[in-house]
Amino acid sequence: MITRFVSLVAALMLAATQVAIATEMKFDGLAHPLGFQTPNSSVATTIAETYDFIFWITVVIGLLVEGVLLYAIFRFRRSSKRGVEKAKKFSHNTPLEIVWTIIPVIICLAITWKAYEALFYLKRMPEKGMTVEAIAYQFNWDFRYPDLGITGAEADKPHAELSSAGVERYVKDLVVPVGANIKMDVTAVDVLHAFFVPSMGVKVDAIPGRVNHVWFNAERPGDYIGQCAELCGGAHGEMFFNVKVLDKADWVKWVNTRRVESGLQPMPAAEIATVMGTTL
Ligand SMILES: [Cu+2]
Repeated sequence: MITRFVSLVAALMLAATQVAIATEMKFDGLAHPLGFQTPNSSVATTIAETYDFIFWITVVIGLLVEGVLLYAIFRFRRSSKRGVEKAKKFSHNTPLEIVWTIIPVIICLAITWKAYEALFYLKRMPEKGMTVEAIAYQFNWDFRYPDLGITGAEADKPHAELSSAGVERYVKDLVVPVGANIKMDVTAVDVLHAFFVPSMGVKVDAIPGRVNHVWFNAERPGDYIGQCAELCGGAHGEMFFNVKVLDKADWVKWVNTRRVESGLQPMPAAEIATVMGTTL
């Protein structure tokens, strides 16, 4: 009796969790309330789509298994009307065993296909695009734009999203244009760090003596939070940066301000477009 009661409660709790997760997705109003920030690059969209694909498969499996479990609990419970029934004993059912082997194999193959398709898309660096170097150190970042001749460090800037009343937080900007492939060369100068921008779907280790690569292509202008994602010391939790995505006119202005600051000639917009591998 107690065992049955416990399994009933467990089954109900599982079912409730699944319904809660499913309805949260529907009513939250956010694109990805289950932990993803709203994707702002094709890389992040690919990751979110892969997640959703696997998530809904697990929801269907969960509901089916819970359904059969609940049916069995109610249908075969001990009842005063039916009295005590003797349990039927049987084993082996070839058609059933074939079906419950083939269906999971198909599901596993589908998940593998989808996951590897996404992985190859994320890992293959695009030919066209602008290279940006990210250099991590305890406890900040430097961003350099070698294709544009901008290699000097930029000053930290106050950032509203990370500031609270009375405490203004200063972070570095990684400035990129909307719609261009940004190829990141990520490294570190002291200890292990990690370059992580959730809304762009990029995360890669920053390792001293080694250059790692990720790429993204920002779809909308704005400010997007980035942070170090590898415990790197006392102020690791403070190691934020801001990805500032500019529209194309503001981008040309920014490039030339930085070039003039670095003692270089301004670059014509067409030449900047060639570097970015897009049209302006
Ligand atoms: Cu760090």
